Amino acid sequence: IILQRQLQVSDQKEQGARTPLMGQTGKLLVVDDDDVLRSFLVRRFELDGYIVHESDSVAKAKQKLREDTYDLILLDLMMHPQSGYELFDYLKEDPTLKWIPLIVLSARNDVHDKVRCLMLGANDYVTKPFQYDELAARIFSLLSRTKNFEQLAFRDPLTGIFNRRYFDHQIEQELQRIARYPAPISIAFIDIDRFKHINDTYGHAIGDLVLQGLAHLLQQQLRSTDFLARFGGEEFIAVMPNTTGEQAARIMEGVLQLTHRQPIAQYEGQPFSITFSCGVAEWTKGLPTAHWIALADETMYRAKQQGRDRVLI
Ligand code: GH3
Ligand code: MG
Ligand code: MG
Ligand code: MG
Repeated sequence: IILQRQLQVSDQKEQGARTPLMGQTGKLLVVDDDDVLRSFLVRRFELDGYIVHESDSVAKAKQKLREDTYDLILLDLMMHPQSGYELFDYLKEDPTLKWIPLIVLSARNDVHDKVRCLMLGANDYVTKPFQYDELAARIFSLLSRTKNFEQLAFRDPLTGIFNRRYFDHQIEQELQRIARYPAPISIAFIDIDRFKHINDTYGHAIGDLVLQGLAHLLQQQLRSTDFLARFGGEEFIAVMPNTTGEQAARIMEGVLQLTHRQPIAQYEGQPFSITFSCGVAEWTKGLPTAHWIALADETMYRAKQQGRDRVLI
């Protein structure tokens, strides 16, 4: 009923502002040689807030997939000269394409086709004619599930911040962006001081609360364009685009001052605080990512040697 109402709302909004269907958005690729159906789908999906691209053949779909990234593919089976099946092979061979959610849309209501498509990697199979509402709900459900998996794959379960895998992926994206639009970028390597002692004194569970507390504090102090990842056990890394080394060090110094003023957790009702050591490194042209991280790590280690509880650059 809610979905129905949403669709009615989006129909009324034809001339006005567009609201995404229940908050879900994404970029869809509709591959179908039926011009009337394709145009209808493109129009309806756009009204629901999706970005929609279309192709009327497998060859054109391949071209689109090379040029752009999509959140979901809708694929017709009966097309000429190549059938939809030929796109499956193409997707399967490319690691950047093989995990894109895919729904087959076909007039073939035959169990063999359904089984074959699902075994080839389709996530769903919808027969024509179909109710738009049902297709929209299936897309919504699939995209939500995919988003959840992405969250699981890229988040650290203890602290909820990004994990190393996300960091490795995202840092390359940031450097690619800088290649196009030059700007300073810095990282801060953060390591809790004497964390082993905290675990030994208060127990591992309190140690976990400390990690959560520091992750939360760092996240609060960073900007929305920065990102924070748990790099290892009690090590965090903050990536700060459009930020020089000096600026990044000042921000981290501010966080360190906060750890002095506010307790991070409690043990038997007694609040206690922690400190950390931090090494900041600004990226310079041509510096490989691994060297950049090593530089920040070495600087952090220097901070440890100089007595901990400090930010160095
Ligand atoms: P330093 O000031 O030189 O960094 O000393 P440290 O004790 O912080 O460093 P060390 O690397 O010797 O110890 C890190 C400890 O962090 C050891 C490990 O048991 C603990 N640790 C790693 N991951 C977790 C975790 O998820 N939860 C908890 N509670 N402890 C963790
Ligand atoms: Mg067709
Ligand atoms: Mg450490
Ligand atoms: Mg430590």
